[in-house]
Amino acid sequence: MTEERPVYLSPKNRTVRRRTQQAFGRDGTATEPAEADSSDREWPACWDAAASLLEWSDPYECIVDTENAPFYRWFVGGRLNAAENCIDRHLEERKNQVALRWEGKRGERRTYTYYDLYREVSAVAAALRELGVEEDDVVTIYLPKLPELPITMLACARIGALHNVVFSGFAPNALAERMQRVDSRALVTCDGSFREETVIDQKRKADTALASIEESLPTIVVDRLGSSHDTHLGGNQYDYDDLVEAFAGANVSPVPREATDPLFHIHTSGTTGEPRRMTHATGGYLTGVAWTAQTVFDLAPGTTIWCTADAGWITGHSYVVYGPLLSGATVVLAEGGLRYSDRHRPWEVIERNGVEVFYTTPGVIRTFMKWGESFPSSHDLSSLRLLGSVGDPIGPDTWEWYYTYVGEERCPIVDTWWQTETGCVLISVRPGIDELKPGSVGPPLPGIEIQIVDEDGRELPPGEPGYLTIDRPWPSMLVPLEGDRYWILAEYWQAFSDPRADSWRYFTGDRAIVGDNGYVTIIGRDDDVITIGNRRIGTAELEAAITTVDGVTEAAAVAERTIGETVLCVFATLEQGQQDRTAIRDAVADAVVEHIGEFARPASVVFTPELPETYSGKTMYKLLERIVNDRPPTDSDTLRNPEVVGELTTIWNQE
Ligand code: 6R9
Repeated sequence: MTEERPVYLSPKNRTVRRRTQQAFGRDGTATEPAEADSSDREWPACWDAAASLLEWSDPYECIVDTENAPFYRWFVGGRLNAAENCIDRHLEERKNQVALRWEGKRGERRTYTYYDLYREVSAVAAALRELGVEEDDVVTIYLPKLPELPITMLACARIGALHNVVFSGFAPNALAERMQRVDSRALVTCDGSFREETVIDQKRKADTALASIEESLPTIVVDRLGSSHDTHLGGNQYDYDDLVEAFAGANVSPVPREATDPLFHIHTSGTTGEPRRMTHATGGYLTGVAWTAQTVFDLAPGTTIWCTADAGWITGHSYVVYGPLLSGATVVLAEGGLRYSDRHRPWEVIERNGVEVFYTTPGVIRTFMKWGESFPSSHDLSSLRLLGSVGDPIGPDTWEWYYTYVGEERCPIVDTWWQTETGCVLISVRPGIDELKPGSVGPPLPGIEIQIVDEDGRELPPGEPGYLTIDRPWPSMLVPLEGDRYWILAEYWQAFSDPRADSWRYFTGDRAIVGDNGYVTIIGRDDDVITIGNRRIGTAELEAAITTVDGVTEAAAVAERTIGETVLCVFATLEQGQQDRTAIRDAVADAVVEHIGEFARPASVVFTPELPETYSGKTMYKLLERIVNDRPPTDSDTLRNPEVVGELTTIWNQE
């Protein structure tokens, strides 16, 4: 099948490789004019070409079936296995190449070649089968950043089971809820994990969750801390290493899955309200991820990538596990949160592993900024050639700092826009092809068509802010399972589609502006928009203004609704040693007035040691809003730093 289908990626990737290694100008643009991308092809043929990056056991008959729009079905009739595509297909050419380098919180190191992965994934796959896991069953994985995390994900994929990774920092209730929602048949967890320097009893959290679920589910326990096997294992609980030893050398043929069969479940991040169960389909998801791994991240066999996301987030699925391994790259995985680590550690990890592509969030970069450039500057970062950002708007100042001190003014930055629902990056510059523009995520990727529309769905001209919508389906879009159709229609399609005309438009929930050049600037979530004096202002826009004030590191703007009007309330964090709060408070108000307008002058400016944020690094506006509107804070499951809630409430009430 691969021979029959035109491969349009290879020539372009050669171009990308050459161009990312060349110098980029001070303003972040290519020093030579961007080359036209000769590979762009008509929709949906472009996706046909992208799918040829995968190895298919059976060819598909149709690229996209639009019969039941908006529930599109991609690559119908095709069959493939995700684990085979990530591992087996590399064995012939790069069996001894490093696939995964892991660095533990306590200085441990482990290295896995593609062949090592093959052996361990096969053993775990055999063990899961032995424990009763069958094709289409769901296995919940509740592990921190350990090698066993991608390994068990791939073991599930190998036998056609779905993984459901739940972020290891979640509390037992959140885990139990996320297991029940997907009818999980097994659990993989570990004895302990770390939170800052504290050891967390992960096993106890898992046991508490299991106890609240009626059934006794088979549970595999990874030994992270060296706890004695006998003491911590209950009935139907198994030590991971014992299983791997017992099933060593097992030969488990990868189960061919229909392209439209689900590959995994994941729950969305909590900023938008209730966490939702999402599902991605095997063929479409892998196509989107493989293609963007090459096009956006310039991954090729042997490229070393460090994506700092946790696998409990979609970014970890797509660009720690599937994208890099589909590309034959080398993945770096570092245990523990970066923001709590030794300030040299991030740079040491890059230096020691020769990281070429580094992908993180604006929140992490802002922490690095706060620590100061002396840390990156005292390390050899010359292996880096491409930087990425995701999850939140990266303001021009943060972009500039990242470009200057981490990228050393030579690495392009890809600011990638996408969502759990979209599966892979949809809007981003392509390094070496498109010009870089700080503050803008770039043009939609080839094959993606977007439109900015007003409330009534009318297309807006360039320069006017509106709702970000996507016009055409793309392969890695979320798919509905039983019972999901109604809420998926309501949440993503209803707002701007015209079902009678069979015209479907996906609503992202974000607001954005498109420039004359087709570059997209994300304003923020629609629910991150504050209406003051009948004017809508993006919180991102406000925060960009506020962080221009010397001494302010991070800010969050929320609406305080008093009788008859809405006023602006600002939460800000300060650089260490900043004492003159009154002066800074005035400067913040002045900055908002200067950048946005007098009508937006904040009613209050509150200083806090930290902003409440989700595990994926997004500010929890909803929670701040509840605090300023005197409503009790709710559900803090998705909070990375729950301790800040009490503190904030106290500070707010003292104001
Ligand atoms: C991958 C991921 C999705 C929401 C999305 C948007 C925001 C993501 C962004 C960005 C500005 C970027 N977002 N990337 N905002 N610039 N480069 O983050 O998925 O957790 O589902 O969040 O994140 O608001 O709608 P998810």
